[in-house]
Amino acid sequence: MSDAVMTDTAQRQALAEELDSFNCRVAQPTDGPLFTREPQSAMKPAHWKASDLERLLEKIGAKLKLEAGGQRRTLRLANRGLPFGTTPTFWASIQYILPGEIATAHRHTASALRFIMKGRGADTIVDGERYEMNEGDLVLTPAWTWHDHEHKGDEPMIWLDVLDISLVRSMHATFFEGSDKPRQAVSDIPDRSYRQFGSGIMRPLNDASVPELNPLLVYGAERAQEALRLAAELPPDPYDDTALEYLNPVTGGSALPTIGTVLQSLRPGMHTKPHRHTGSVVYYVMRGNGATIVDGTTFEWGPGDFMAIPPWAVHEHINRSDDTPAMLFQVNDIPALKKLGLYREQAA
Ligand code: GTQ
Ligand code: FE2
Repeated sequence: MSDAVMTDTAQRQALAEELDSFNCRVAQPTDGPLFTREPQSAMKPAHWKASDLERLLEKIGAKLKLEAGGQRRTLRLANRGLPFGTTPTFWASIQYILPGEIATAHRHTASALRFIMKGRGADTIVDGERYEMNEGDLVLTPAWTWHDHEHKGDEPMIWLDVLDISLVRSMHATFFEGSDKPRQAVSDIPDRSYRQFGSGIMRPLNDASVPELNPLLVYGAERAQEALRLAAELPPDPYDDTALEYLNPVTGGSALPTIGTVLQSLRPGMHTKPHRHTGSVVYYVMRGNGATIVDGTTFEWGPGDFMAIPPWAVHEHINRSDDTPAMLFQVNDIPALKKLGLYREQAA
């Protein structure tokens, strides 16, 4: 066949082998499109019920040794549409620690947070500072900070872990280092970062530097929930009702550079307007009963449930109670999208 009569398809196929030997290629008819008009996420909307999670956590507590799974015993919230992780950028897991157990010291380039779900008596040490972890507290382990946990209480304890592992993996920037000591040495002043920056409205006078990492490592439940109660007296946002983001007190930006953390309340009877945005979201229901509709699927939720919303999925929230506010903790990857100029939102 002469060059002139070969179809473009045949030309492309004929060139493929030669180009390949020089590490080059041209688009082939069998390739998918390079771009889609708008995001088409493989992630599926998902719902985990508290009663199922409780049963499964008890089971892994009874059957799995802490030491065998990388010094952490966790139940990972998986997504059927993704090869790994809860969303395209982060992993949400529930960590289950028994009395007397130590989750030994290590550090990694993935940023992490813990949000305490249930129990008391465990503490964590982050770069030498020790914190008692109590229900509703948010504790950060920013990228490359040393951290270890020890449970000194007498009932099993659970908390939510979120790490931006998929994002860090996609950039081939994973580092990990274990420690030869199970626990870190503790600095003599407990809660130092909380004493300095924890009010959220003031900061130390003689420390005007802007550190690369958030200097505040713990956000106590009481102050966060008081801020939410005050904000809930204001008129509602049409899509989120009342939602407050945990801040880096020095920069005014998100608490972690890549992960957004939000405390949200839905007033009695609230039914928000539907919208969509880039970025993925995981919700943990702290109290209340309601529903979240994601791309036409309705998830009826109660205390202890988790929901996941894929990028660009239309969603709306309902509080089913006519006298009690609902409270949710939200994790998202919106700070990462905003930093890359990729954040968009749209009313549905
Ligand atoms: O507690 O340090 O769920 O390193 C996954 C990886 C928790 C932790 C996880 C971790 C941790
Ligand atoms: Fe870790």
